[in-house]
Amino acid sequence: MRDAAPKTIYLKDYTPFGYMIDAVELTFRLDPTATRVLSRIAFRPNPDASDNRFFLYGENLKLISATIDGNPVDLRAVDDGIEADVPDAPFVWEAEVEINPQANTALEGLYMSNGMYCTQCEPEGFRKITYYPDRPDVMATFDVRIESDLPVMLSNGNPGTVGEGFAEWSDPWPKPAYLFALVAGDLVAHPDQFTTSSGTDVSLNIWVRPGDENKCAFGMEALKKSMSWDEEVYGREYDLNTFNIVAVDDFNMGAMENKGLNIFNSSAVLASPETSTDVNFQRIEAIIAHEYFHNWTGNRITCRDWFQLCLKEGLTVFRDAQFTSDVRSEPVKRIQDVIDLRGRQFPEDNGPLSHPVRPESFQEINNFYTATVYEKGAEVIGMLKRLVGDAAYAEALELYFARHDGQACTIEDWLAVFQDVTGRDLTQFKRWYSQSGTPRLAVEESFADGTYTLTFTQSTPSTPGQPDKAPQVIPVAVGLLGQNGDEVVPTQVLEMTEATQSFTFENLPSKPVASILRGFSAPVILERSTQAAERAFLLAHDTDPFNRWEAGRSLASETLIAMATEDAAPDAAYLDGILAVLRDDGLDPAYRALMLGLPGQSELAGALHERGITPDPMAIWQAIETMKQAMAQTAQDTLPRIYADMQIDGEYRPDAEQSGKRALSGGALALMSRQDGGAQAAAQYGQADNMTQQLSALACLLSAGKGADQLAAFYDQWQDDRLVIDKWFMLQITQASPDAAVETARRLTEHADFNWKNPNRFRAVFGALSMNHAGFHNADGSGYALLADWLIKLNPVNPQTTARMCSAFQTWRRYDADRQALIKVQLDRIADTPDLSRDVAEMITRIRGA
Ligand code: B3K
Ligand code: ZN
Repeated sequence: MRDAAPKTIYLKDYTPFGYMIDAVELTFRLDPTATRVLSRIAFRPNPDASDNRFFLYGENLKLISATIDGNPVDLRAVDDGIEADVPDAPFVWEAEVEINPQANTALEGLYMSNGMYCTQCEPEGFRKITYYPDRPDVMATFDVRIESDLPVMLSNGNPGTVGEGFAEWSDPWPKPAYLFALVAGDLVAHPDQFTTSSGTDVSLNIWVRPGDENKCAFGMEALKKSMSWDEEVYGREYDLNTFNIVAVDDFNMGAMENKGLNIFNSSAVLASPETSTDVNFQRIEAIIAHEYFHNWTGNRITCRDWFQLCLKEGLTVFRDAQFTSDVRSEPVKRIQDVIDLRGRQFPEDNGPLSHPVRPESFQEINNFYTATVYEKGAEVIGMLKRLVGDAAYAEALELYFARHDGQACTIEDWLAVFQDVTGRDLTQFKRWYSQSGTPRLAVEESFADGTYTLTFTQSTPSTPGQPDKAPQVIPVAVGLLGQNGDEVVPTQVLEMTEATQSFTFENLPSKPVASILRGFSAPVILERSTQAAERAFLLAHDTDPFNRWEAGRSLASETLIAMATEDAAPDAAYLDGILAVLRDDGLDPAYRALMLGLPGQSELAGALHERGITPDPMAIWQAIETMKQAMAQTAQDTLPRIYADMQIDGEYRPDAEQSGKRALSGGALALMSRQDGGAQAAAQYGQADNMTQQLSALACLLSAGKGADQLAAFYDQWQDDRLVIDKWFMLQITQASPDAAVETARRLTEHADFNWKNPNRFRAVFGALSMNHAGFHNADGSGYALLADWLIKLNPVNPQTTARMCSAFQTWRRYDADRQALIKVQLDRIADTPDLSRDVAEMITRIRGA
């Protein structure tokens, strides 16, 4: 609940804790409403600390008893926990507390989901389990005993004694409390095993509810692939004899990397061809890899304080992206990541929630698990690698692991290994961690006497708390193409450090065409006044696959913006260029499918705002509709052939090759449905034996205003599969026409299956509503009001999921005065809600702005 005056925590105020911990012993006597937690913690004074106040965090705990060295202790209740006077020598703290897992709807700490006990402690959930110095720089070994009559009882580390009604676990690796985990329930395992490169056998298990055993095989393969990859690429081996993954239905995010006991949202691990799409499979593979990779980047080397979150998250996202590129397709993964960055991170970086990759203050740290910390954090590492080169990157990482294993570190420690390996001064580069906002990179070109000059100017607009920006180090990967499409200068990385800087290329026979920011070499907005003809040339000829896609994307944006603002017709050069790519059977189908995609409505709204034009959501929606119609018409002779060519005989495999074909056939089907009234989609729906094709057919039908029968049949077929029913909720809203979206969402909130306390279901409805851009921004404000009603309702139940969903309002200043006024009413209404959680209060305050 809200503090009287919300407290702001600052990076600059960091001080080490006054005590160190030698060992933690915990006993859990599980009970749904009255679980007892007994702790025995061996403390000793920290020689590096100047403040020796003994303070333990604790939240919602009923204290039963507490002693120090066996003697009763006088505790003083203070903000967020308790204080006591302690000996100036090693001592043992023992306490017993009672907690109520069943009442814990916030899903932080120890809670229950479908009769199973589970935990989520990152970042500050352990304090809801027992009194503890719940901060990441306090690391300790944990021995855990769980008592209950449930058949499966799990915790971190290696298994110990198991007996009637109890199980013991022991984690030999010192860890912060946020990595603690406990699971108990009626679960079944999908078992396997892995032998590490140095010969240790590790038993692997994915634990699920009975009935879900047949959805674990893919996740298990992904886990083994991740384990091998981390050995091969980073030289990192697993370090326990057991690795457990548990699937949980009620979970606030994707998954959690608890030491040896990863806990997953069931949507991020359970998969089968019948119930999961190719996109689901790829996401599951990436999340399994991500959580596994945290074992080294996060667990063995953790964060000193939560301001350093990007130290583990940026690096681990970077590593999981490398993994996906390696096991799938590098250009496809890069394009997907840039679409995601522009869709989620750019709006954050350029709006009221803008914050540095390493924030300097927060009220509620849960609000900083953001696209900026994660995805921009990963981009920063990609730039560093590009600047120092692959070999130096590898050497720096070796040094990082050798020097910091077992420590809680900072960004300074991270950059120091690169400085030490390369001798490079990274002072200016470090601005990527402290300066918020997306840099704009303007380009001018000139050509005379065989010399081609590129002049770049960088600038970053003001962001909250940061009126002035200094130049950043921007690696700009550039290649030059000759007039016939040959590469006359292969990719090289220009290192931009000044506000304005020129680079020259000599001895060129004629004016080249520059391919700039290849591979999206820096997370910036490129401002280039290129002619459409030049973009079309790059779309046809660029040898860099990312920039070839980018050329099509920017042509599409330009024409869609002209269509939305000036009633222009679709650009023929774009249509011809895309048609040529579509017909090029030499290109990877997954890549062609991405080429067929158009920028999203919200991305276009952002692009208009960037140019000082107020976006009209309906005009944007109409422009996209018109464009799709034009694409369908231009390609009408080609689409049926592509669709037929992409059909797959034989067993379903969710690999890059097959999923690429299904992505392209799905793209073709969506356009064909505009010409054939949905006939082919209805046929595909009838024959589909996998969720990818079933769902893509249903989407085509719904967006054509058809498919009522199929929608009902879909529900009947899948009503017992919660993850598929999430898709059923979501699809109806994302595919609704703008005038029907809000009403569809509202109607679905009345459905018997709208279990709003389940984060997946809540997001299926309200995430989908905010994704339906023109629908959400309905001029009557009904979308804003509906979302606000439900945020107010969810706030006391689950602050974290509520706060996250508030970001649907973060772009509100882009829109016209009427819409802004309508949104402001809702923001004020949320802000005035009694007992607003700290999470939501902070989000709304930031979104409303000064
Ligand atoms: N580290 C967790 C995220 C915890 C989020 C808490 N609000 C998952 C991950 O990034 O791997
Ligand atoms: Zn992570």
